[in-house]
Order: sequence, then C-alpha cells, then structure tokens
Amino acid sequence: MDGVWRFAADYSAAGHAERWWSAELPGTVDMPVPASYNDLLPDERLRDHVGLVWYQTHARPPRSWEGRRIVLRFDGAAHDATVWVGDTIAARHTGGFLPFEVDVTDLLACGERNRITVALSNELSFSSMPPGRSHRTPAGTVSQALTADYFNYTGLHRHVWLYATPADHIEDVAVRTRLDGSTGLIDYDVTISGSAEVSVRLRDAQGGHVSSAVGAASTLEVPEAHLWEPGAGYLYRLEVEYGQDIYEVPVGIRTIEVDGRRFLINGKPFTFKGVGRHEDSPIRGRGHDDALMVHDFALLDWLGANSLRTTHYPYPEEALDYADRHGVVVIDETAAGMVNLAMDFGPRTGPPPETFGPEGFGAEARDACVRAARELIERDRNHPSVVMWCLSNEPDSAADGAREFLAPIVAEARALDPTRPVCFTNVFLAPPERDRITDLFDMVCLNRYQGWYVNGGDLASAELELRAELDRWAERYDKPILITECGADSLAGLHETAPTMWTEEYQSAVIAMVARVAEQHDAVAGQHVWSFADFLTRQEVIRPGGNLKGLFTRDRKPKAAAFDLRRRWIES
Ligand code: GCB
Repeated sequence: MDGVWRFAADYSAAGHAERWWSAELPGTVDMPVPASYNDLLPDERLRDHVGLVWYQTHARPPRSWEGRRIVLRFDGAAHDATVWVGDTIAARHTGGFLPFEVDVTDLLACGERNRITVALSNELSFSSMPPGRSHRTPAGTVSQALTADYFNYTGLHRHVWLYATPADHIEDVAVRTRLDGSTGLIDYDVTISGSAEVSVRLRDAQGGHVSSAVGAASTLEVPEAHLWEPGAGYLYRLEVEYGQDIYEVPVGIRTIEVDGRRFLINGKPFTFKGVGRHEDSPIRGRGHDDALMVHDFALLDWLGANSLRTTHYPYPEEALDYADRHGVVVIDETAAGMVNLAMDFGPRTGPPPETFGPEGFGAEARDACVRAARELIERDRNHPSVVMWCLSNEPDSAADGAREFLAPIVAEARALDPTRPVCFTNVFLAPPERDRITDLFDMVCLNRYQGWYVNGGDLASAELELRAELDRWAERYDKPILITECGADSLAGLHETAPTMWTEEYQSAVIAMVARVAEQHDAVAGQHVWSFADFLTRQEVIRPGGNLKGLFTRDRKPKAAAFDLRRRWIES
C-alpha cells in the first residue's frame, strides 16, 4: 500500500465532527508513505503541528482474493492511529514504533474500490509511547516535546500492507535455539487458527534438507550446527506448513550468556564495538527507506563496528532482518525513554517535579512501558541478531519510586524471554552510590559524556573521572559494563590544531579517550559511540541544527572521528 496518499492536517480539529473518513479528504495535499510529514512541505505550521492529521488511499483487491482472509497491516504509524475501511472503524493503535494489523475480510469488497483512511495523532503525554509533554505558549498555541533528545517526527513511517492468507491460517511462530555440544536444538511453537496438522521442515542456507517434524510445538535437532556468529550471520530456514498456509522463519542458532564480567555469544567473550543511531534523515524524517538502511549498515561495516543499539525505539523489522543476515549484534530498545524529570526538558520555573511523584510518571505510564516491552519482545524474539533487551533509556534511576516503576517491566521481559539478558542505560546523574535499580538487570550500561557535558574541554580530568567511576561500578557489581553512549558534538568542517570543543578533532579525542579507558578496564565489555549520524532534535540553544554528535553528518558524510574510529576498530 506504499505510495503517495492524500493528506490533510486537521488544524481546527474538525475531522471527526465532519466525518472526514466518509469522503475524499479536503484539500489537495499529497503525502508519500512511508515518511514523516514534518519536513516534506515548506510549511512551518505543519512541521510543528500538535494534533491530528489524516491520510487516505484506495485499495482494489483482486476478485481472486474472494474467500480468503484479508489483512491490513501498518508496520509503524506514529503515534496514535485510528483506521477506517470505508465508513467503519477497523483498528485503533497506540505506539508508533511497533506494528499492528487487522482482519478486514468483512470490510473490503474484492474487485471494488475501497477507501482507507487513517487519522494520526502525535499528542504526547507521560503514558504515550514515546513519552513527552505539552504546554500552552504565551502566543496561545500548544507546543510539545518528547522527554528525550530527538524530534517528534510523525506520520506513516513504515510500510503499509494489504495481504491475503487462507481462512484457516498460521497466526504466529516462535523459535528458541540452544546448543548441546555441537548439536543445535531449535524449539519451535506455532499458533494456528484451527486444528489441522502442522508440519515443519528445516533447511540450511543452501536450501538443503536438515530436519523435519510434525506438530505445533516440538524440538528440531541439528547435528554439527553451523552457528550464527557476530560478523557471520548464518541462517537456517524453518518452513512451517499448515493446510494451505505456509510461512518461513530464518533461524540463527546461537547462545547468549552473561557470565560474571563477560558477555558471551556461543560461549565466547564478545566485545561491543558499535553505535547508537536514529531513524533520521533529511526530508523523510523518520520514514523508513531501504536504500538509506542498506547504506547505513554499509557505513557501519566500513567503520568496523560489530553492533548497534536501536536507540531510542524499536527499529523496522527490515533492519533486524538485515542484522540477522550480516551478523550485526543488536541491543533492542523500547520507546520507553526518558522516564526522567531530573533532566531539564522544556520551559519551567522552579525545581523539576519528582519523576515518580504525583505530577510525574504514574501507574498508567508504567503500564504503557510494560506493554511496550511485551510488544517489542513478541515482535522481535525470533531474531538471532537481538542479544539483549534495553528496557529504558536513562530513567531517573536515583529517584524515589524508580524501583517500583522499573521492576514490573523487567519481570514482564524476563517472563516472556528467559533466554536474553536485559539492561537499561544509566544516566550520569545516577552514579553507583545513588542508583537504585541496577541489581535488577544483567549488565551495567552507562551513557557517559565526560569531556562534553562534564569536564568539557578538559580531557585530562574527564579521563580521570571516567576511570574512577568505572572502578566504583566494578566494585559494586560483578557484571559486565558497557559504555552505551559517549561522544561530543562537532560542527563538520570546524578544525583546530589544538582540539577545542565543537571541532572535529575534539570529538575524535573524546571518543579515543573513552576507548583507551574502556580497553584498559577489565570489567568493560565494549564501547558504543553516540551517535552514528547527526540528527534532528527539538529547538534548543545547545542544538545548532540538531544533535551534532554524529560520526557522520546528517547526509552521511564522514567526520574526522569516523576515520579515527575505523582505524581503531578495523585494526583491533
Ligand atoms: C543521552 C541520550 C541521547 C542524547 C545524548 C546527548 O544520554 O541517551 O538520546 O541525544 O545523551 O547527546 O545528549
């Protein structure tokens, strides 16, 4: 269903009262799908619009689909979607970074032209996913921002599908892999809509038959298994057959374990060398683009990176499929960040309200985070590239109530997936003496900006302080430490012989300093640099044209730090 849809911004919130779904949308605006709408038109009002926008298209399924089950699927509709097929509401969904689908068999007429309308709201609250908040400006408009450092792009960000299956069909497939010596064990579990027999066949990467079984749940044995390894994403193919339906799942056999201070993949210590990134680019905003995705992965490979954190939300499934095929190690993050009012967001007078106090994140927000973890794990659990769930970015982990807020999220993740470790990323305001939640998690993940927000311009002190803090974490926890973020902003093209803040040289020096400290510390299991590329944020005095901590500019040109890192990562 991708392509150019009709579009109308609902500035006066008239769409519902005027039943915009029941006829052609007013106006003549076209909008590409997938894409964010914000930067598509030279229109400031649309860019910063808070409220509803409407998308509309038509579908004419072939008559040969008669008698089949027809499904309408949205891979990502940011953030709050209501979908009509003709005059009927077909679906409602909250959370723009995870898919939803709906059976529209009874709503669509095959061979006819069917109108499909989507109303999207980008209004933020503490329980929206991602969370944010709004305020009324002195000029009388509503302004809002995420409680996190990225622009609130909105739109039909990912592919939209209309597909058909047999009426009696496969609903879901879950796989888990284990190793017994050199034998791989694949536990599979198929959910079906009826009660006929399920059969499965496992093929190797060349299509050769490996093993087969009958039944909706069983274990397949793979003698002398070819393992999925970082950098070498070997995939088997599980073909599931159920009546007239057939579905295939790529399967990578590998194990993950945290053993004391080591992060083990297939029993071998793994050192993370990678980045955090944003789904962000000029014009299309957060809209998924296969060309950009392949290019970015190619640049990651050029850097010598072996891993990626899906900052700060679930990525499109195409990205995880790519990582599976190419052996890129992924830390998969929910959109539940930042649950933190101790960081300064938006205009206010007086001290910040307490993060988990009456004006902050309460039970509704916690339930939204639990749901976000559940939906993420249910979507991504079959991907071998995913080695850990990141359940929150920089929550207020030093605050009263942090433990009560985070513990149910951790419990949900562990119940759904006992095979993968879980983490959250720690903010510098919560050093080991103040943190209240790290014992709930498997790894110590630190976002650290010594040399930028702390000790800016003074790398000698930055290095001493970083070392000292790592020692304090290592003293307290027998867990691997991962530097999940580090870096400095740089203006591409700004140079000095003596590195000073904002130059490309200074950015390189900060990243090199953290690398040196990390390599010399035996509790540290790796370094992720923030960020892969420059990206758009809300407007702020510290964000000239956005966050400039990219190794690449927003249009993917390398800065000095990219060459530096490539030298270190390719050579080491
Ligand atoms: C962080 C956040 C990230 C920000 C970054 C920064 O710790 O996790 O979203 O963009 O700092 O550059 O301030």
